[in-house]
Amino acid sequence: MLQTWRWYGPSDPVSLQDIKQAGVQGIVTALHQIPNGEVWPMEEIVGRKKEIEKSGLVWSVVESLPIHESIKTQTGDYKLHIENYKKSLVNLAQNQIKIVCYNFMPVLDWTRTSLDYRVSDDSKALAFEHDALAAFDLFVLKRPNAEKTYTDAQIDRAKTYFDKMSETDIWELVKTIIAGLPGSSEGYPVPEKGYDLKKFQGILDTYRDIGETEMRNHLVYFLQEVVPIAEEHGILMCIHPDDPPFSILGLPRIMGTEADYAHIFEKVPSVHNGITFCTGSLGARGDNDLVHMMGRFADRVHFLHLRSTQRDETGNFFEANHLEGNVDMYGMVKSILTEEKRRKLIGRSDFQIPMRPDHGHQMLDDLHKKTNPGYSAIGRLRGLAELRGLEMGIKKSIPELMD
Ligand code: DNO
Repeated sequence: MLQTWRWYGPSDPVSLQDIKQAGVQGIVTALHQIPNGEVWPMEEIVGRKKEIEKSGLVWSVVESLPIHESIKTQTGDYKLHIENYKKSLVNLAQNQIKIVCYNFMPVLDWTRTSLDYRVSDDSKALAFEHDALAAFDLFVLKRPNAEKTYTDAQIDRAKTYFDKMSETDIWELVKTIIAGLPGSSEGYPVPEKGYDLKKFQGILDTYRDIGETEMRNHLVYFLQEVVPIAEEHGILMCIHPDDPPFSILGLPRIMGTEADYAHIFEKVPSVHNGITFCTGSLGARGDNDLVHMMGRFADRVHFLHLRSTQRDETGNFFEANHLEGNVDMYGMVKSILTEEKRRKLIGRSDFQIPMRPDHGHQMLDDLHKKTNPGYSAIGRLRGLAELRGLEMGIKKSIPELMD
């Protein structure tokens, strides 16, 4: 695997110099300063690339080239935004940056209900609790008809949860949930105070007439437009799963299961239409068999997010240490290495799949620093070190997987 690390750009508290010491070869980043929907200008791409290379690293993957909401809802200027997307892809390819991660989540990117869940070793993790989300939806946002999305028992539990919340708890929860709003660059920066929930409801309303079928059709339309450009320029597009991989706030979310992926690959079969295989996101569903999915879609896995989640019996989860939790990381890495070997033997140049240790606990010094949620230095370093060791152990013990 090609070891990479996510860097949020010059304002990231974890610097390129820090990252170099983690021993990775590649950087995963995006031009977060460019508003969603605009073309990524050549000079900005070149500038960012040079900055990375000055530190002895390489810009390996774009995460993310974001998809404008109008493309997801197929309204307004969506055709213009698709054309802009194509132009950005071409500009990236001309700079040899050819792996592009994106997602098709409506309104919110990743969503959690806690950014400081206390793990048993006293480190902190990101977590998702159904009752907290329902409490926000029903009693804070008061989304019209929200009660139709829940069972009576869920509503009762959410009410009990809400009744125990202080004003501060409520604001913390709002802040945590809306952290993934577009315009805040995949969740950052989180607004420090006061957010107009009417505005948020207004954004949710743009999906009033869009169900799962429409959403799938809009994604397929986008892919039919963009994948030919990717083919022409040697770009590997890779869609990140919905995180969490199920519907929230009544929104149509369509990328959480094996069947969801199979659908878009059947419609747009090119291998340039690929996956960002995020074991943490997909692993939050008990009915996803990750190792099987990796085997089935292996030839189009262009990028890997490796992390684990620990679910309880009701589907709540927290982000576990990378080799713990519900994800069979041994099985995953073995399957990845098998695919890399297969690619090598048939002469594919992309045989080394970029991976990054996804998220990490806040631990040790991280606990006293402000980093982007999930992107602390030491927590991720722990994850990377464990994954690196796992890879070496598997390779050394299974000679046919050796380089
Ligand atoms: C969260 C990330 C996501 C991811 C995007 C990809 O930590 O994994 O925000 O970058 O969904 O488009």
